[in-house]
Amino acid sequence: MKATLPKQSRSRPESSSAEALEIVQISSVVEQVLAASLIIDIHTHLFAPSFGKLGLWGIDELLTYHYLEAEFFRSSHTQPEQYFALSKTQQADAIWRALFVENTPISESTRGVVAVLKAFGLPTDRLDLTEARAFFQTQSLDAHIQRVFDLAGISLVVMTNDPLDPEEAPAWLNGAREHPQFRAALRLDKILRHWEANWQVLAAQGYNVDAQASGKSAAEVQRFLFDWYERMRPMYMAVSLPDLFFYPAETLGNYLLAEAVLPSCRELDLPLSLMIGVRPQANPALGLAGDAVGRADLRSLENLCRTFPKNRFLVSVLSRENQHELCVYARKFSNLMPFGCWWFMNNPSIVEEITRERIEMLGASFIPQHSDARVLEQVIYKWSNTRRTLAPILSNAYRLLAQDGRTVTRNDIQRDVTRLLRSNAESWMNLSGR
Ligand code: FIX
Ligand code: ZN
Repeated sequence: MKATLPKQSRSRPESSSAEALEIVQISSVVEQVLAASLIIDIHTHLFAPSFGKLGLWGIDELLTYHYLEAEFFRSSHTQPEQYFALSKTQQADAIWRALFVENTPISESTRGVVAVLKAFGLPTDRLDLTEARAFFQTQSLDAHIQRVFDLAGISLVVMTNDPLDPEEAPAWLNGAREHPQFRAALRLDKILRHWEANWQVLAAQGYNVDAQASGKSAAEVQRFLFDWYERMRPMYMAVSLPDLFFYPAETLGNYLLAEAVLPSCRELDLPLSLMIGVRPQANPALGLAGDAVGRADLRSLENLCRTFPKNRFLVSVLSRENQHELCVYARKFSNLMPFGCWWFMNNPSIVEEITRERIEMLGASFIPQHSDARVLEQVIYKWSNTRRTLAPILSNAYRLLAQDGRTVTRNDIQRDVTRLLRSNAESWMNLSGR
């Protein structure tokens, strides 16, 4: 469902917005409000223009997205090592041929590419990528970003920024900065999950840390986080945790979490985003496409929320089997905000199931989705899918409310949609104050 975007929302004579809707009117009003509401996308892997080549966009990047690579290896005899030896253009050609020419693009990810081409008025059934490449080659990035944000109906994305990434860190140190529509998030996987392989990078930057994170290490990690806070002004700190993650447990990562990261978040008044459930590199031959999912023991969340009541936790879980538990924990802990249908969950049939359950158990007190876009134009189809999936779920909730005895107005619907798609994120990320 394409967003129609008069700035924020077209003003309506006050009376109609406050008037009780007939049950038959509810669906169209929900669709209108969803289409006109600008979204805050709280988790992406996109980059502001000043980060140059780190920001991916265009048809070759859309086609070599790891979701499509995973599907490619199921519909082609090309082996991963052969594929990764190809150039980006050759890889994109191979994926287009296998998934869009030799097969029907019916999967969520292949349909996404078709939706992007259609959004730009490009043909979706060509045998090759000549026209599509010609189109993207003529785009100037800043104008293209605005057009993409308008088509997606989003006002702001939150990036994923790794202060220990060998390509990204120098960009920040050399002046790359966030952008009003691209805000930062301080990603800590290398510190909380791979300390052994990364502590020397901090040491080389003058932080007094060691391999065992002993002595001053926790305080020095805090100093490191404060320094990067000054550079990035992040919306939150974040870490992706494997399915086997458990808290409390005697691990170095848990020690740094409790002694450095959570205290820093409290002091800086930042939420910590926990994305739990990846099984890293189940098939390393596939690169980024090689990660899988595992059910996590979410008692860790119970322990973290109870042990650190002054910390706010933004949580997304990867396993379908963990979704209900997450909902229940959110009812127990107001310092826990469930967000998004992450990665392998981001398929309309599963988004529907999760979102309906969340509405029934949490009302509008959750963040239904994030795009996790790695390529700029992906926000177009990922948010179009989300609006398309959310509309019948919300309409059904309002119909049930009306049948149960309370009429619904456009204002009610607008307030809930704004809360789900904007103000929950704004308040949790203190966005309105910054
Ligand atoms: O950890 C993450 O942020 C994940 O979203 C990514 O690692 C993953 O590769 C992805 O792109 C999921 O959509
Ligand atoms: Zn991600």
